[in-house]
Amino acid sequence: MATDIGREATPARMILHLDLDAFFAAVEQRDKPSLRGKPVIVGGTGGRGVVATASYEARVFGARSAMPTSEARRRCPAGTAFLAGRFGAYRATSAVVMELLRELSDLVEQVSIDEAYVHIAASDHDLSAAGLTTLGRELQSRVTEATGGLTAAVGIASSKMMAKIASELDKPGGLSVIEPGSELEVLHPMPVRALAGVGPATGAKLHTLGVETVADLAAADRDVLTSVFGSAHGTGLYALARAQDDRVVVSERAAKSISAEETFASDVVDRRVLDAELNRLVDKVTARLTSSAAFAKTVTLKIRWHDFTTVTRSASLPYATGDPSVLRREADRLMQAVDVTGGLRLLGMGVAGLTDHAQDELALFDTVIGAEAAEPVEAAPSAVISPDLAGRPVAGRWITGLDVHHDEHGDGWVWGSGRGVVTVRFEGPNTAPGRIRSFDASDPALSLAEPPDWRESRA
Ligand code: TTP
Ligand code: MG
Repeated sequence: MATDIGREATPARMILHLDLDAFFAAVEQRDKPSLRGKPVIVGGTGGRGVVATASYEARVFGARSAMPTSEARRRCPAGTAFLAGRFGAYRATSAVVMELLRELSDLVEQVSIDEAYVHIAASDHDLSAAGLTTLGRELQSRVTEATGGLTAAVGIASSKMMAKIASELDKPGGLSVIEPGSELEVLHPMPVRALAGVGPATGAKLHTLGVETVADLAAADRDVLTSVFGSAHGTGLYALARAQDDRVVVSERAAKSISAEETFASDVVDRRVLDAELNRLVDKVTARLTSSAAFAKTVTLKIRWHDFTTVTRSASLPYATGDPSVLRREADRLMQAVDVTGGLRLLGMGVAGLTDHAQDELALFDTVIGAEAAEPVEAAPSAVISPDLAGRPVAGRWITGLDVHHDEHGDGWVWGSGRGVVTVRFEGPNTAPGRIRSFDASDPALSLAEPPDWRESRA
């Protein structure tokens, strides 16, 4: 293939897509050896929590990202671990992987905490199928080595679209190289839903047109597609079916702000309706913040009154946070100050001042995704009292999965808590599976700890 590429005036683009397998759960299994090979769910553990991810062992029972945790509890067997997230540990692991990718190329586009595109330049790499396969395999083993055992799915192809499809062909742990010229061979037998841009609604509409596979879509008339889906979406589908995707790899960290807005069909004066709408916008924005693993310092409200006057109001927090409830409270506060008597035509909410790390180690609680202890500990010791971002102290909780240190017994993690008792399993990434012990929740010898460093050599 290298010779084919060499004949072209501009060499074919080659893009690598990497996505870590069951990322949050894999980090938990690395740091908690007793959970290796077991079903693990990471996510909100409280009443209304949702699953962030499930280990492949838990997926066997049907647990999936975005499923209510209560449903995952019903599906998974006894002995399944339900853990709140430890974003600090995920971030540190992600950073190591992104660094490895930057060794391959200057052009790395990180699209989420565990996923990136890399532009593979002909001047630096052998772009033959064999050369790319070697490159992919070596990268996978470097990732596993550097992360203390995580695995990655890797796809290499001539466009972002095909590279991502390639990485998904053989998850977990797979490597697929799609040679230039063979894109349609791979793509056409796939169901249309495999295409990014074909969601449930589009899929259902295509089904009524008799379109099931990408090949069916490729055979569909362009005019039919644009009349059914509108000009932009129809043309997009037409291009996707032909594997036409010329999006470039953009190395700069993407958005520096995230926002969402809603224009109303008629002016809205009812504060309850506006509050509900604001809630929805906050959900949308904070979900995107979480999925880009970012933290925000500034909350912005955008208001357009009935007379089209448009203003933005913003408030800045002392620390960058990823905590949806803090961002919601700030947005609500800004909203309360808005005069809505004449009616609003548009409402928008956004966050800015994005950083990729929390600026205060005590913000630990803000970075735990949807963390809610199943049972609050009555007598919270001072060690788990986290200052609320507005300066108001909130009662801390021993949340399942968090890293702790005991003066006498050493490092471990919260295995469970409630009724004034906290149970800790004493183990770490480089130890054998450890023992569990229970303590009074106010035991002064017990404190929250930093995530363990998997790179520290075994004692
Ligand atoms: P994904 O790469 O989508 O999922 P994954 O790495 O857990 O599993 P896979 O092997 O299928 O790639 O997302 C990466 C991480 O982002 C995931 O581990 C947890 C987090 N996440 C959420 O918090 N909520 C979500 O709805 C999804 C999809 C992911
Ligand atoms: Mg992943």
